[in-house]
Amino acid sequence: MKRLLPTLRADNAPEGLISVLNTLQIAAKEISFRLHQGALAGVLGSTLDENIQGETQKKLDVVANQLLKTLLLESPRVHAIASEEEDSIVLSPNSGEYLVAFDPLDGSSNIDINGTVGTIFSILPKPETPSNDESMFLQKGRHQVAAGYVLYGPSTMLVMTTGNGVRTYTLDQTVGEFLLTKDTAAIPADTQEFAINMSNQRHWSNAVREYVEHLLLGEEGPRQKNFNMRWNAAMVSDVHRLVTRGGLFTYPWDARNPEKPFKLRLMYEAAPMAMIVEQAGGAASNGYMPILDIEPEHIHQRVAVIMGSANEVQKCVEYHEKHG
Ligand code: AFP
Repeated sequence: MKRLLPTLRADNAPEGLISVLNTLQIAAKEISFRLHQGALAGVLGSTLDENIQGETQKKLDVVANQLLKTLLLESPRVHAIASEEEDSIVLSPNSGEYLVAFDPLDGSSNIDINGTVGTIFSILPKPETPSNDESMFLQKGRHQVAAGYVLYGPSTMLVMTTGNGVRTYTLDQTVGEFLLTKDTAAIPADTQEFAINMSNQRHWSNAVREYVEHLLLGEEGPRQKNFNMRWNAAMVSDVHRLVTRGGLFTYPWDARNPEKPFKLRLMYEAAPMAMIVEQAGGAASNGYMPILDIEPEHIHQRVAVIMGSANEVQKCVEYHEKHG
């Protein structure tokens, strides 16, 4: 079994990028250890605080964020970080060549029920003349030099890309190393499995309502095949399923809160996952354009997300085009 760093060198990843990815894997091992200790580590439950998103912070949200922030800001290769749990960007005392945006613990509402959670990360190049404010992060997803996620499930897995396909590593707890367990992820173009939070159905656009209605009609409906549904309420887990066996994951626009019509964040959820999915042969859209082509407007911007099996994503986009 190959370890992480030699495989990155084999991909000719720049030494600086390998160093940042090594820092991320160190943080991931520590988060994995704390998570798998669960109640024994006294890290379950919520704090009394809310983050910039207006969400109650779980104790492990704070622990994971602090771990990643501390280790990344110590790296000579990092210029600044952005986090779901930080109001604004944090500049490093070092002037590294990379910017790192991350969701330290995605799906954290699953923690107290021993469900699967994850860390999502996006690595961008520092601009030639860095503004040293959030604007230097506002780069299209296509500018990412690396992206990936860590899935803290029955096994801890690191799934990442540096632009040469998607590799999967599994944490060997006996030696404390991520070992390569899948060289190339390939998402099937078609699928019979979709993931959406059905409880929002009455708030969706007509396009999404009709698209899902036709999925549910199965072989008696216009799709002429039956579909299965899953919803893990953790993007990392739902996306890992489609990276592994195909599928469509969507968190679309909805009318529940006109101030916040989208749920998922562009910079540290949608864009890194879109890079992974496209590198594995899938597609990722907001319903009207590829997520990787969206021009970010602010660091905590939210977008609609449709990603997974390329033909199924295209089908869903056609419903959006039909309804305008
Ligand atoms: P939490 O991190 O607050 O649990 O949110 C997870 C998430 O951002 C994403 O990972 C899930 O796909 C989505 O929210 C689940 O949202 P619902 O709770 O509305 O289903």
